[in-house]
Amino acid sequence: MPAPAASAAAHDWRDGVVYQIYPRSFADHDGDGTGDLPGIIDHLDHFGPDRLPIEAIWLSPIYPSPGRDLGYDVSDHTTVDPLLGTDQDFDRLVAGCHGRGIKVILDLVMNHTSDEHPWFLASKASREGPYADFYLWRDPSGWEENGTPLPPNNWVSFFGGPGWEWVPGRGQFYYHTFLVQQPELNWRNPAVEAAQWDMVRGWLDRGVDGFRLDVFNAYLKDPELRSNPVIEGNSPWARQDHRYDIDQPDFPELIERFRAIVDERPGRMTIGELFSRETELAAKYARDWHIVFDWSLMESRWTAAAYAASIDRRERSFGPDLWPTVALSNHDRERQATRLSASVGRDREPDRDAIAKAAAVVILGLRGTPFLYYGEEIGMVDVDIPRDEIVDPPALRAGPDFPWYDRSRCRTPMQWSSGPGAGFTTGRPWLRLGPDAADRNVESEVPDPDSVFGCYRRVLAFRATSAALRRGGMTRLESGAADVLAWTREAAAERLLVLVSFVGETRTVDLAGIAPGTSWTPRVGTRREPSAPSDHGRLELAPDEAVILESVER
Ligand code: TEU
Repeated sequence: MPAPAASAAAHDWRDGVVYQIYPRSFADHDGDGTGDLPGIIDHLDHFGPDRLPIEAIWLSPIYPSPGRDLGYDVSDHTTVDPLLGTDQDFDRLVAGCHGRGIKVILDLVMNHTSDEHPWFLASKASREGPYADFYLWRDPSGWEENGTPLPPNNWVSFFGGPGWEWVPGRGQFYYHTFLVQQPELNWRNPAVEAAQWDMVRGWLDRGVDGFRLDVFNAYLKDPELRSNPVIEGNSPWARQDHRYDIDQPDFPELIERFRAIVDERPGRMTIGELFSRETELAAKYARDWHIVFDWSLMESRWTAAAYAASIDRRERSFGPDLWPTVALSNHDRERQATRLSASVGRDREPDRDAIAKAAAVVILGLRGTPFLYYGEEIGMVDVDIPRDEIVDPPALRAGPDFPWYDRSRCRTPMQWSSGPGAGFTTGRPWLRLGPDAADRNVESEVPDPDSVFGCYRRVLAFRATSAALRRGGMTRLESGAADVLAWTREAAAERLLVLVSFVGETRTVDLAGIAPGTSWTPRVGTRREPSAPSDHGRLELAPDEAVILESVER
């Protein structure tokens, strides 16, 4: 790694696991059916040293929001949504986390606001005044014969439908990448940037340890707002080459300016959410202390070949000097137990749990900062949501020309216990509970070393003691066995070998063939007693087994 910035503490936050909390769904303290900040405070022991020792919690947006995009449409970035609690609750949460050595990361939604944000209300009302140019307003490109205004260019919304919305009062269109209720901010207006940095400083002053930046590579648009070239694709969004509405050439300078604000305080974390698929772009936007999601692992089928290709692409793109992230799920994508198992036609028990455990070793064993979405630690699965209960707006628009994954499926309440409301709420949950909540929950999995939780706990505990796993370099090896992936992690004298089987069958690995002259001893894995190599260096992996071995002197 390049030398850490002077501001960085000796402890490197990139070594730790980040746990993503979707606040509406984590724990409901007041019994209104929606999760809240006091609910999170109630459950901080979940992150204790003998449970899930993590570095930080990332809170999906906690700000006041009309809720059209469930918090990603923000009407005031500086305070807490009364639905989730009060500012005092937030301060208590930060203090409670800090008391346990846990950092708090906020989700900054700076690409757009809610259409109920005071900035937008002022901007919409008049072409004069301080907020007139806070959003992407443009005149029509022309008029139809019947007097209908024509949009400024061909840009569309990622959430379906046109990207431009006509406001008769102002006599102009505004642009929105997402919902019509999420107008795009005009980052080329210096007053917008200044207002955002003020807001960022305000949260830093309140003790926040870092930020996840929502769709950060969409902030800047082409200054001339040119139309995107049209290409082939399976949705209106995919039928454009997004040359002019994302990834502008001057965007990297904007990240530098943002990071400079954050660097006014030592040791703060920042993570960019890449609103594009290319791993190479994620690497391009990564900086020493600013990491970026790349989606290659999330896009891969659960096969050794697909994971090998994604891992190699990541390592090639990031190189030894940049630090990647490892994320297999989040609030926008299928839960990993569901997606990975379904990708190879094994979407049932016991296969899903077995794959969820092997995935835990992948997440915690690859080079990069691991991100763990709430519920993954107990192997939660996607929940079937009837159409009249869908709470994800674009899902209601889905159709043949607009394929959309209903994100309600992966946002169901955390399953804490087999009691009423799954221990999540004493009221009626805002989104239905998983039908497996009585059997799959924290209370039942914590004492069970053979559960998905048992696996996470074991591997996390080992990771805490292993510099090679947290920080070491990585080399992928050919395992010599079909469907088995192998890689090493090394730091100083510590050398680890990670083996992951991607099939529900036994596989034998010839360790002597992989790394001649080295003896290996198993340290931890999906099984309580990980499989051990024979004297001849042959290791028989159980179905779906993943194991981490350490080299020992002969
Ligand atoms: O998501 C942006 C988004 O849509 C991507 O995550 C997308 O799913 C991915 O690039 C597909 O490859 C963010 C938030 O995570 C999401 O919840 C919000 O709805 C959206 O921005 C708008 O704020």
